[in-house]
Amino acid sequence: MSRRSLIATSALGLAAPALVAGATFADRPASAAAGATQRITIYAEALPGGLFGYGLAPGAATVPGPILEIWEGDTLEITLVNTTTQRLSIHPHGVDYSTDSDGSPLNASYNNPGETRTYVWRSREMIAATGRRFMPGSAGYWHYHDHAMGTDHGTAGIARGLYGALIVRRRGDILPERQFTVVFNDMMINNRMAPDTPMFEANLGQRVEWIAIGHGGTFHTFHLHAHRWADNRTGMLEGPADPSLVIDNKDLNPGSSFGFQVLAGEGVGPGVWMYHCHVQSHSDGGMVGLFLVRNADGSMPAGAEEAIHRFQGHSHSTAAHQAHGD
Ligand SMILES: [Cu+2]
Repeated sequence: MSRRSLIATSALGLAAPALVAGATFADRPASAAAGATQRITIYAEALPGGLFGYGLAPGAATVPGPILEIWEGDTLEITLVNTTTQRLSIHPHGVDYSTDSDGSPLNASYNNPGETRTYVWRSREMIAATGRRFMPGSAGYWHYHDHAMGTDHGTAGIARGLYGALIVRRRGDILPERQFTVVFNDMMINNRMAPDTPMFEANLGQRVEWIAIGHGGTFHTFHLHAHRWADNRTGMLEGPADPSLVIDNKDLNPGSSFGFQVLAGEGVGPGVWMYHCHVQSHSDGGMVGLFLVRNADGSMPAGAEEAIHRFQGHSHSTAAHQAHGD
């Protein structure tokens, strides 16, 4: 495990691992040949407030779990340690796996309370097909989640925090300086409500990567103020003729995920910008958080402290505190 992944975890286990490169990624150069296997151990743990989380070390579980990253073509072997009294699993989207790594009770692929089990996720590169076409590889902004707690679909595990981002990179992809995982889960963001939602931070001009994931029982739309991205695999255009639609708002429905990179504050400057669900009743209900773009030297821009104070005085504060039992 890398040092950078260790600093992502908080003592309380409730903070999103926002300012860290992917947990499995930092030690693996892109120049290495495809087909390598990375082995990690993930601990599923009970957290305060009735939550559960995944973490890369004992006592380090977070909601969302750590960002897992591999290069396209590589394999990730996960030893999942279930420290809880609940049946649970880990189930990925976007990669290849055998039935015994499915993470579903259907395939008897889960951890009983206290049990340790290994899951293997494989990825592959794009391959040529006939007719000048290509079969897709695994590269993308994906996610993982429990599929066994509460119901055979992991409904209780997902509701209580067992989810995280999975990124499969294509060789040549540009790596970000900051990463933010945003999970719209029922009426919460990362199982929090405003003003307790994550405040993500970057300095002006830094390359930041957003990974957006939907869960729960209702549809959402993800909106980021003052920034836009291409609606394709990376969020970036491949050239002036790239036909990708450029957007600043995108559907984020249960089970779906997407990601993109932007340069923080590019063209608009530093400041406090909102990200939120654009279903009005959801944003009014607390599905909103802050993206603090600091000055390039890391200092606070004019007006930022005042904006943060305004947000913290948000009318949802009472409801949010009740939801967290504090
Ligand atoms: Cu919503």
